[in-house]
Amino acid sequence: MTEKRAIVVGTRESQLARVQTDSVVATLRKACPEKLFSILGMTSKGDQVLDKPLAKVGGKGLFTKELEEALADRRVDLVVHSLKDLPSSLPEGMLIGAVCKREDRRDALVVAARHPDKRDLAALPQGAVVGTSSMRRVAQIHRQRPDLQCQSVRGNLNTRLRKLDAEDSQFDALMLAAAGLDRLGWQSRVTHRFDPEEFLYATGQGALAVEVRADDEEIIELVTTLSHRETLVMCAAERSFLQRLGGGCSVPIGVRTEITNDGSLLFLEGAVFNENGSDCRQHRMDCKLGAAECAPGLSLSQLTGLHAPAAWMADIHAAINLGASVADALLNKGAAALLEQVRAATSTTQQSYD
Ligand code: DPM
Repeated sequence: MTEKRAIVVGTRESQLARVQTDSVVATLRKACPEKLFSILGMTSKGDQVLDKPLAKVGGKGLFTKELEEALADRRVDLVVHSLKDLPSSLPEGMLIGAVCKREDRRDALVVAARHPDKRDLAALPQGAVVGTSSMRRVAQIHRQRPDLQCQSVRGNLNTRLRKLDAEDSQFDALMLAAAGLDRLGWQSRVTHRFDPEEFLYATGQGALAVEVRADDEEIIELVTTLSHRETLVMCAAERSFLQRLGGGCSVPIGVRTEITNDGSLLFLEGAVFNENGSDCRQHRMDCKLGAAECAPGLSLSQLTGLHAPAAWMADIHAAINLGASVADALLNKGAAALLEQVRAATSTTQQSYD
């Protein structure tokens, strides 16, 4: 018998990252019982620097860089990430080998237990404090409730909930991704899930991605079976939209995609906000799916690092064009100036978030 080579799966150490990785590895083990898998935990800069808001720690791939270095050095063979944490341009030599079926993509509110009768933003008391480090969430919270205060909260989900629950807590509520809370089995803490029409989510939110070396055909073949067609098409549109706008994981940009029930149309709504949400550029468009013709080859950068089975390429191509068109429409409406204003403000007056 030939000796089995173990496939090493890298993960961040947080409880959420472990749960996400375990679920993907369980699926892989079931699909390939003859293969050995082992999991290697690692810490990222985003996990270590907890006293600053995300925008200030800065840099692309805050949660992904260390893991990508391990991939490049062949210490690990694949890495499970939240897709929304992966920049829309990946480092050279890396590929998103699979995007798993999207879970709940909505943003969620967790109101502190000391406000038992309050469940959503509208119900929070005047001037209440909402914990979030996301500029996208801050802007949209202020559009609905300009009187609310948003304060930065960092750390993993467990730490954040502990801060909310503390007797002397500064927070009345937290805004978090529903998917993260669901994966940890904390559904009961969610007091409201925002309809994406009332609160745009982050590109890729709620979907898990598997990052691999672009030249590792064996691993690509292995993980490609994990990909979910509709999720990949929607996320291709969202990532292409973000990429055309200049990307970044700490920008006030939100999206919403839908595919019609018959699978014939893809819809994308995208928005760019200023810091306090008083200004916003928004645009929505749709495109046809299901073209019989396979589109010409796309470069990896046009694909925002996504790998897709050949049979899905026509739809992926349409999705990428849609994302770019919505972004161009926003740029025509002056979105670049808005983003520039936000970038200038975060580099100088960030203290207000500390
Ligand atoms: C990114 C953002 C946040 C994470 C920015 C945004 C939220 C930061 C914060 C790009 N990554 O959403 O506008 O509120 O302090 C993150 C979470 C998940 C993946 C947690 C969350 C779980 C959900 C998923 C952090 N990354 O958003 O509450 O897998 O999509």
